Amino acid sequence: MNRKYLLILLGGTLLAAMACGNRARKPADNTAATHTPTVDVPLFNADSAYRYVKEQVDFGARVPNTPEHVACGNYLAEKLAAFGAVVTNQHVNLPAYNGTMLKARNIIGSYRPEAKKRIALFAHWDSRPWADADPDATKHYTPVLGANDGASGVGVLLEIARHLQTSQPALGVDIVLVDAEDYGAHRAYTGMHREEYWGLGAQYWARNPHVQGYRARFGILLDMVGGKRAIFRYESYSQEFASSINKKVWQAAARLGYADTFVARTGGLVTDDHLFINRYAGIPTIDIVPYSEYSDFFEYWHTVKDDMDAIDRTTLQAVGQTVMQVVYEEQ
Ligand code: AHN
Ligand code: ZN
Repeated sequence: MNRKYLLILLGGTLLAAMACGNRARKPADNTAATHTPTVDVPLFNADSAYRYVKEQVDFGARVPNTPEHVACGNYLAEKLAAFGAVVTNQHVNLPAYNGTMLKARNIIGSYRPEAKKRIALFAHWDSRPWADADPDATKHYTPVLGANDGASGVGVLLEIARHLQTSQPALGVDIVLVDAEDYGAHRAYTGMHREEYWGLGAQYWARNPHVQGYRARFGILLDMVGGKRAIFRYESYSQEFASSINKKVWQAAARLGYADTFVARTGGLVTDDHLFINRYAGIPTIDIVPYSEYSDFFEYWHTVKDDMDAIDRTTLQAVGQTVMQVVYEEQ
């Protein structure tokens, strides 16, 4: 082989590598033997997602009827618009369990709204008014910063939105940021604890979607997806309503090397936004929500320690890349 040929070969390899760009490619050796064509999936940037989590937390607790909540809502709508989404705001007054009228705002960012085949991605953007699970009882009426419980799911979806602007998947995508998820009854409440006290914004959206007759092939809810050493199992309502979507997501995670984070075993039942989306909107929707044998969801759940120190980029990366793989592979 002469010198010139080697150079061309090398040059060709370099060019090919450059053409691939900053992208994660589906492994060529497809041992799962699915019929999914090879598809380029953009690389999820956990530093970027982390920044979007921090920018929300920097507003303070995002409790409905507070200026911090209003300011963060504006930030989220601006962010989605800046990432090229068609933004719909649902401003609605929703009564809480204790009679408080919540000025709620669901924020929806739509990509290719004209496309009939769609995927819906959900996260709640409010934070809990009271740290009623804090080990220190004097903190039980302090608002939760909600870095993990709220901001993490939204941060991951904003990073996905940034990619949706430049790389178009085959299906249209709606990013639905629901409000007033975490205004469920305080622990000390002596009345009936009803599941409908949670997920108020999701209940409203499921009964009044941002587009009349809205349909999506499936939905994925992200809740508390930024905790250290988080483990995700098949949540049981998700299994009841959308087991094939659980399988799709956990298989994608395994192919990406995240089988230790996405453990393909059944977890518990979680009363979360997806329950109402399944029940009222009939969109098969799963919940990616942490499973723990030692605590509810994660160590600092509904405590004053749910701050940026509770956030781990490794978990954001595993969840974000997995959801992107599923979104970009869907045909
Ligand atoms: C219950 O505590 C019944 N469900 C958890 C819903 C939730 C709260 N998700 C985040 N914060
Ligand atoms: Zn919560």
